[in-house]
Amino acid sequence: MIPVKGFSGQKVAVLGLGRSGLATARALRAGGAEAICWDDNPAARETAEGEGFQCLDLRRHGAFDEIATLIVSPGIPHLYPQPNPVVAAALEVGVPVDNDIGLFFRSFAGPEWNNYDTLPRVIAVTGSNGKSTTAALIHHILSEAGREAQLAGNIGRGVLDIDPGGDGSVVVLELSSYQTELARALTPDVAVFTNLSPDHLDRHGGMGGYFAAKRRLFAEGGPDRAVIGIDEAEGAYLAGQLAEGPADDRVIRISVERKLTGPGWQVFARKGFLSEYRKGRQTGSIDLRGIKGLPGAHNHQNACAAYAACRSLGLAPRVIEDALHSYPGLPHRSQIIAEVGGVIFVNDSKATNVDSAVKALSAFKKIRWICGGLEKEGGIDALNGALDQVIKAYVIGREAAGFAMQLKVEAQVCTTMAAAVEQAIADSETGETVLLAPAAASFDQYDNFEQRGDDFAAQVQKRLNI
Ligand code: UMA
Ligand code: ADP
Repeated sequence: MIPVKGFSGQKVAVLGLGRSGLATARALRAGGAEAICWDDNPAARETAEGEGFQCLDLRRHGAFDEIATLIVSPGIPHLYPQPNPVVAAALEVGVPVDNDIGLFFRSFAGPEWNNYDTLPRVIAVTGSNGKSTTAALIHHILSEAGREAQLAGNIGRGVLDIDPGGDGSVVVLELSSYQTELARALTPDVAVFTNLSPDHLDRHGGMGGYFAAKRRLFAEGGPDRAVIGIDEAEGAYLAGQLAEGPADDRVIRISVERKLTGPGWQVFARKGFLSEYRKGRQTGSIDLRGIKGLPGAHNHQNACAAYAACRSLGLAPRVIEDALHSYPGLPHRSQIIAEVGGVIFVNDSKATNVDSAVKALSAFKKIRWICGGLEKEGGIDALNGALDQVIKAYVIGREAAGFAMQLKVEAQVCTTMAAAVEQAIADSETGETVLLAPAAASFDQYDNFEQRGDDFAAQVQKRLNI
């Protein structure tokens, strides 16, 4: 745990008592502050009270009278579509609003660092897609290279939950737009921006607000190095804004769409080969094609970003290459879960938006595609440009019929995962891929995307008797 600094003897309000909120309350207590907690869910309050935390309704009049600051969990709206009433009340009386990420960056450095040979570093990864994969990959490479490394943030572990950094250690943080938008301190040593496509627009008042939230990671603290995917206009703009000129190698540009030339530092992948160029000379090259844990151009983008982040810490290209080969992949992201009778079964339940599903569809051949669920803002029309390899769609979700009607490919309304898997298996032939890449959220039928992916895997196992 990272004890929170700067609030000893003061009261700090904590709104939301899930993974980030509870870790925050514990870290505040360890730093000598008194956490005053609230969660709209009584069960969450009970858990916090069980740990000895005081829960008080922060919506009541005068709740902020003695409060130094309010710490808000990422899932709780602080501005759009409308601020949670507790956040609004804090702002009304001028109490600062922050989150666990802001507290982390203020509290991570400790007096013991004076005796270290190499100061701990923080690498923070943001972007619309590929954050978890890139962050987990960086963590894997560092661990394989013998560096002490910890992984936290949006990937599932509250940032204040990690251990204090040892000599030469690295913390890898995955940060969502919810987290970067609210943090009052954002000072990573290396910041990574994978890509940008529409997601979470309701929470950011549209695309401009969404990009602005991610851009704070680069604009607020000013990382020593910025690794930036420039295949979208926003990434190209961000890289241009941060660099003093084309030779400024504090910015490492990433692409999977074109060869990058120029006097600066760049890493790109084309036709499955990663290349690194610095000061106009090639300084590294890796064949990514046979790497099982990283299929498809989207994963090659993640490999480029992770490679660049690790190179900026001084790791050698060969060390990184070896670690890419041993990367096991994350569950629910282009994960091969079975191969039976020449048919591959791939779980990409994390493809919760159109862009990630498009990427999954371009990573495999001869696809029997299980898709559908709760449609996100922006519609699904963009899927129709990515159906070359799709033989047939098997549509799930409460609105399956409406979803199916929009697809320009043969589409069967299956509604349930069980029916979709059964029909896809019945239709499939050797050399084909049964791919779950929903292009939609899961909440109409499941608690989360993990549960949806697990259901897919369970149905496949049941039908194939494996
Ligand atoms: N709550 C309220 N009032 C509300 C809404 C929620 O009291 O109006 C309470 C809930 O009852 C619950 C708590 O807030 O007890 C949940 O807070 P939370 O939703 O912020 O969830 P945490 O468990 O703290 O998890 C958060 C991130 N969740 C979200 O951003 C929604 C986790 O990312 C993250 O792993 C974790 O902190 C540790 O840092 C998850 C996520 O879905 C994986 N992220 C989104 C995504 O990847 O698309 C951004
Ligand atoms: P995030 O943490 O940003 O949601 P993940 O690594 O969990 O990213 O991947 C989420 C989804 O996006 C998965 O469906 C995955 O296959 C797909 N994906 C992974 N990397 C990329 C990328 N670089 N570009 C587009 N889609 C990607």
